[in-house]
Amino acid sequence: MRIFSGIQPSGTPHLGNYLGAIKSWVETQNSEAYFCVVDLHSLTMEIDPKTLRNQRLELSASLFACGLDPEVCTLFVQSEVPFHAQLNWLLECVASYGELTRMVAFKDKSSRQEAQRASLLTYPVLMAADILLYDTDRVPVGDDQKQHLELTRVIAERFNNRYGQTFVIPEFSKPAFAARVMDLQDPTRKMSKSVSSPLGKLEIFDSPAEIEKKIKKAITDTDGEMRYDWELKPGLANLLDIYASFAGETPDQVASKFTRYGDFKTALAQLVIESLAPIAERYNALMTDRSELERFMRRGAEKASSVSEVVYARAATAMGLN
Ligand code: AQP
Repeated sequence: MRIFSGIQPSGTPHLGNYLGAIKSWVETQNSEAYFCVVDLHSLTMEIDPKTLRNQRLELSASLFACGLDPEVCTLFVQSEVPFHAQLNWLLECVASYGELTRMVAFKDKSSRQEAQRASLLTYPVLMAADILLYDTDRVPVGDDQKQHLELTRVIAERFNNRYGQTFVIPEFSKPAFAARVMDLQDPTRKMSKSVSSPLGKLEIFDSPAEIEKKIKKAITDTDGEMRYDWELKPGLANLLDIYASFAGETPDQVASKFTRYGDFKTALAQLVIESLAPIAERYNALMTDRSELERFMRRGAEKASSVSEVVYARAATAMGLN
């Protein structure tokens, strides 16, 4: 089973990134799994060059700390494999302008920027290139990426119909719970690195005191009934999803164990603190040896290049470039 997924080095991963994506990457990693630090995607928004440079390595270390094993799967940085940008151009000649303007993420992010970068419109095509370059069968991502995944499938099918069988059509997969972790201060919005307020997002390296504070202050409701109900009680449902995902239980099972919000929040904070502590420890150890990390990433890029080069050549030939 070929797996591919990516994450932007746009800041420290939060619980949404971890529970929606990274945790299932760790659980399903195999020798055919490719995970990518998608630094080109981070350029769609304003980002300081020095910050981006640092965050690429920090995110790579975070992913190893979460449990990706360089001896099992392949982790690499997108811009170190040139075929991503090259295939992007070919696919931009297959995707349509109208399709890209309909992307919810584009509408959302462009409404928050004054000078909109053209790449903010076109990056879902780069995402399609990222995925299709690895003959990917399955893409484990959070629920927010579903629309982009559907576009990837549409582009791949259109390409295959027009130029002959070239790409594998990938399937989307998401976790059973916490596939869309919501902002702790606004359960109608997803938790996001760039949009959520400091209290709204819980980052994987937050201190125990910060975790306790954020969970204690998380918005719930006033009826006080422990019940899993996304429609009427989204703040509580979000917290139940988080607990369920860490504990390996269902949200209904979790709800039945508590009668008071306060007790539930205390137990949740404890569970999150205990689950994240070993990740921070491993991260600190990994960051003491940057050259070892860089060596892992160079090896990852070499392996990713050797696979994606073949798929890129197949697509270029199909279009008449070779
Ligand atoms: N709130 C979320 N709940 C569940 N999954 C989520 N993901 C992101 N937010 C949530 C999943 O995390 C993976 C990596 O996402 P990304 O960093 O590449 O970009 P994003 O989706 O744009 O995430 P952010 O945090 O909102 O970043 P910014 O603010 O920089 O754009 C993906 O699999 C995504 O589904």
